[in-house]
Amino acid sequence: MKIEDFDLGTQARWCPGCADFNIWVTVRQALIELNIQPHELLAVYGIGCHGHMANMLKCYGFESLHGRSLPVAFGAKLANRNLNVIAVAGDGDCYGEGMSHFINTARTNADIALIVHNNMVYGLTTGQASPTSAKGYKSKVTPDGVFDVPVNPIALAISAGATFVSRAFAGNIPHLKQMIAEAIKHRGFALVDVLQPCITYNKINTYEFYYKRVYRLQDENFDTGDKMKAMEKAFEWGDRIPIGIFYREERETYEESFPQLKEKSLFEQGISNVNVDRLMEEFV
Ligand SMILES: Cc1ncc(C[n+]2csc(CCOP(=O)(O)OP(=O)(O)O)c2C)c(N)n1
Repeated sequence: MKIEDFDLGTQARWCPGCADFNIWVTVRQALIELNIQPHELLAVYGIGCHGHMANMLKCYGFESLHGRSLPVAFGAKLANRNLNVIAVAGDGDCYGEGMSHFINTARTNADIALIVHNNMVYGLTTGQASPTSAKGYKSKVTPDGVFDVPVNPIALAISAGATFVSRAFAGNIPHLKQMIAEAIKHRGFALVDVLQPCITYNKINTYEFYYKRVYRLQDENFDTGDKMKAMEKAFEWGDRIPIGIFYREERETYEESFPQLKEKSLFEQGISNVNVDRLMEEFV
């Protein structure tokens, strides 16, 4: 496989220098490393700059509603669990509009890898504050700065029961690739929260901001099996910002637990012997 094998040939329309380019390159590198073919992958997108990847990545694709990439990905995984399913979302998309889906899909441990382009603004609609914007962030809708504190996706994912919780930085491509590949390989719900500088609107969380602060958990021999330590690390955000795997555990996935799906995906189950007349009479 070559990187072009995942390319639909559409020209990317992000702002020059946007870190979405880095994620776009890295997702394909990770897929090649895992030896996944385009027909073995479904990518479901939310609405936003991140969702533009739908126009470029060659695989089964579905651009859902704002905040709804996870429920669509979940349904698809139940219908065909042989597919590798990734959900691609923005921070506004996933931690704002889609927050309840984020929490509730994490609980299910459905085998989905979620890649969040976390630029800490609503990018496509021109920079409004999102749930991860820093306190004090000024935008058109928050001229006096954001008053409330940002949500903490890492802590939320751990407490909701996600079995793989990680953070990466779009300015460190080898590490980002490692996190995306690990998340796709993981059996269960896997989060990669990607710190993705929005060079046009977010003048706080810039490349420089992260280059000065980011460090890798793996360089400190961090124990990824300790939930309480993971929770403690999730709250480290200041002069030092950890990236890497915070928490990982093995747990039965939703597809494996559901009696009717244990043996076969929905699409593999014949429906010719199912009589739907009574249902039709009742509901149609
Ligand atoms: C229900 C709904 N609300 C609002 C919008 C308008 N809208 C489209 S994109 C977007 C911003 C997306 O921001 P984010 O999810 O952070 O992604 P980014 O553009 O930064 O990648 C908004 C608010 C919408 N399409 N649907």
